[in-house]
Amino acid sequence: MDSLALASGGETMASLLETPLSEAGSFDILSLISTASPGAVNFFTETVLKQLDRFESVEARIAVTGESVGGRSSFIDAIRNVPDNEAGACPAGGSVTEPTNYKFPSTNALQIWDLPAIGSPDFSAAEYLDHVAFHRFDAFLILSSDRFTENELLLAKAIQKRQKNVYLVRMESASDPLLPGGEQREASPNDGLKEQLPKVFLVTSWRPGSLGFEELLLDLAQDLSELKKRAFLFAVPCVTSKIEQAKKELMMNEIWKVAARPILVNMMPIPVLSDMCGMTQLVATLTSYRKAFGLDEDSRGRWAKRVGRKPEEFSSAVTSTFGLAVCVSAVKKQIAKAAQSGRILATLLNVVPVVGQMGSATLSYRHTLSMLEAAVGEMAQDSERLLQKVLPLK
Ligand SMILES: Nc1nc2c(ncn2[C@@H]2O[C@H](COP(=O)(O)OP(=O)(O)OP(=O)(O)O)[C@@H](O)[C@H]2O)c(=O)[nH]1
Ligand SMILES: [Mg+2]
Repeated sequence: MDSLALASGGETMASLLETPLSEAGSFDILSLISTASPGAVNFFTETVLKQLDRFESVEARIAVTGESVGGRSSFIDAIRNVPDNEAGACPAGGSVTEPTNYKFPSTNALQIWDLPAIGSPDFSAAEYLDHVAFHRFDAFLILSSDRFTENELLLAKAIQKRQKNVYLVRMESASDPLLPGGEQREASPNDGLKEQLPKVFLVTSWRPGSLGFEELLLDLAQDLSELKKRAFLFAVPCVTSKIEQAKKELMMNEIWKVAARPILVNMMPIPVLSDMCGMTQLVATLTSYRKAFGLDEDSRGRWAKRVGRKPEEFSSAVTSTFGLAVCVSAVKKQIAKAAQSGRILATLLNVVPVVGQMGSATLSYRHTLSMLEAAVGEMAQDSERLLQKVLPLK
């Protein structure tokens, strides 16, 4: 960070780079660039561009384990919002003998793995963890439909000892498929082994909108590193308003980087030849946000199947421009609209336009940022309406 501390603008840039994604907010990037030294600007530019590239290339891996018939397959489908019997669904019955990766429909940045069931009388947690190559996983969920067995608790401790995150998940026995709400009951692990054990979550795959499911998703996300937390939260379905708000917050805090991208790419000492043009990048970002909010046809279709409804029944929930479709012409139109309305973020009112026009005039930083802010806000509203239709509160 030394090269950044050369000018006052450089110091602000350094602190910007160290700010977690979840707290970054929006910044007057153009005036910062105008006041920092060339060295600081170069370092800043490279760092932000690298981070943007890593949004898609990061791989977070969550492992699901436990005794056989503990509810792993059902949970793996619930957390991915994949209906039973759909291509890619985790087959019920017949535990896997090797760790098996199940992809999320909307992203490659998060993977969920079904691990072989544990529980033979001569179970060794150390051998089991070696066998599944535990190093590659960021978090472990131990699922149980009943009291946690001694082997499950031994495994939890062995995972903790290896400095990995582990969560005990007790599957709730209530049987109404996909009813909303869901009361959370006290769920305590077996007496005697209680000390130093991870928290227990009471969850049912049939009610992903319940408090226990939400709490598990939020805790899991919170314990991951910044980029993996983003990958996780973007990939999981919007099962509650809190989850949807967490996604919205991440997006609102990163859109300044997305908007600044074309400017930063142009400022690189060696031009990035293979870089997507600004408009293509914006379309890709908005498409990924639309999917993260579950507004695309695939996500809506999967919800419909999971709750036994027709996709058309959810159509009226989605009304925003980008909730309905993302395309170049809509992006251009919305940027032009933002430019006309002069709607800009409060933090950018005193922007200093030191950087000349980079490519199309409509891609100006302020207007792009304003467009993105409106787009995220409107898609979040779509997502909230969709949620109320898919998993209505009692
Ligand atoms: N009550 C309740 N039952 C569940 C839940 N999830 C799954 N089950 C039931 O538990 C049984 C096993 O579910 P699976 O999801 O196949 O469990 P599994 O751990 O993958 O099982 P194996 O792969 O055979 O070891 C099935 O009868 C499910 O219907 C849940 O959240 N609540
Ligand atoms: Mg299974």
